[in-house]
Amino acid sequence: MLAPKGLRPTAFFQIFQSIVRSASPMLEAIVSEFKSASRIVISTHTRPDGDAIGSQLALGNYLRAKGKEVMMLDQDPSPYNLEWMPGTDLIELYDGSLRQLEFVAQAEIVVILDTNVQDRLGSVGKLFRGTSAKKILIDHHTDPEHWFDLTWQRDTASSTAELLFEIFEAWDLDGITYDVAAPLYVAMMTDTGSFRFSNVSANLHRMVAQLFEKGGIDPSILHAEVYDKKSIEGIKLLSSVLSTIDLHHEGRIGTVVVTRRMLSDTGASVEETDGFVNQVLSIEGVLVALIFTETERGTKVSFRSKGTNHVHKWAQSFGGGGHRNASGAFILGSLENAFRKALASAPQFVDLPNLETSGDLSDEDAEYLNSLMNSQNN
Ligand SMILES: [Mn+2]
Repeated sequence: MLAPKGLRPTAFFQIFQSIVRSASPMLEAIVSEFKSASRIVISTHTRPDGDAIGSQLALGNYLRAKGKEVMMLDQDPSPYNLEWMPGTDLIELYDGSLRQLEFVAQAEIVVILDTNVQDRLGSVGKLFRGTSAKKILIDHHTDPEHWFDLTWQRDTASSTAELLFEIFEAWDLDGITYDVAAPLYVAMMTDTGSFRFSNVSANLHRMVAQLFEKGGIDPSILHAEVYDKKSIEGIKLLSSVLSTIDLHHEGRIGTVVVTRRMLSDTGASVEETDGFVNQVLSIEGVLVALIFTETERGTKVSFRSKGTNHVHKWAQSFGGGGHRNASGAFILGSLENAFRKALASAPQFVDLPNLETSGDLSDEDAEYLNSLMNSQNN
């Protein structure tokens, strides 16, 4: 398809996309299911982030205002910096009680947000998959599972919140009150690194404009609520983690390490490492940043990248997945093992200079890792 003169192809594509969306039978089908339902369950993934909780609350508050009976049911609690959002106190943690089971059994719709696989729902996944309710998926990850009845998903969307906005747009924009706009804004803000990642579009900013106009949000207040609530323990952890920073493959790949020892020494929780990896990515010349988090069973690896240096296939090679520029995987065994394996496979997934393609760690990296592990064992 050729873009008209003077219009950037991406801009043209976005306008084309929005025309397609406004006429989408799938959007209409989802809205009509919501309209006719009276009991709706909304859930999201384990260890929920801003997009997960923000989208859940926005949809929950929107549907409640439309007179629906809503149960928001998750395996894990919200992070502490999101607890102020309107409706957070109504999110229930799954406990298998009769009341919860009965509600799910009688619900006409179960909505799954910000993940597309049963596993990431934790203990509630099996329950939802087994109900007779219509399963609606709203999500922006790659490779969805196939047990959903209706899906509104696009892996190029900046956030689940962006997709949710499209549903509200197809239904009733006047339903976007402050209680819907604030969590929706937080969801968009947190999944786009405060509106700076490559997934940000003119279209997203048009949606944000509507959140200002309809919901009366104040972005400086919302930003401070989410980001200016760090603990001193978390900042001390950041300091320890940044001291492990190292560059590999001629500065194209940057790494940091979070050991269990650092967590116990500083008293910080592992959730407080969220965003650390962006510090590594902010180094000039670094294309991909990796953060290795040691756990009892193995090592969690988070992959973050700039631009077209996609990392989801790299994460998939270790059984993980996610987005093109932000993915994760879990590697069994020691931190050292995970570090070695991930770096050794880098040349298969990232455009690197012709060096170090043997698959082994360079002498320098091996030495670095040794000194790191020794200092941890002291
Ligand atoms: Mn998301």
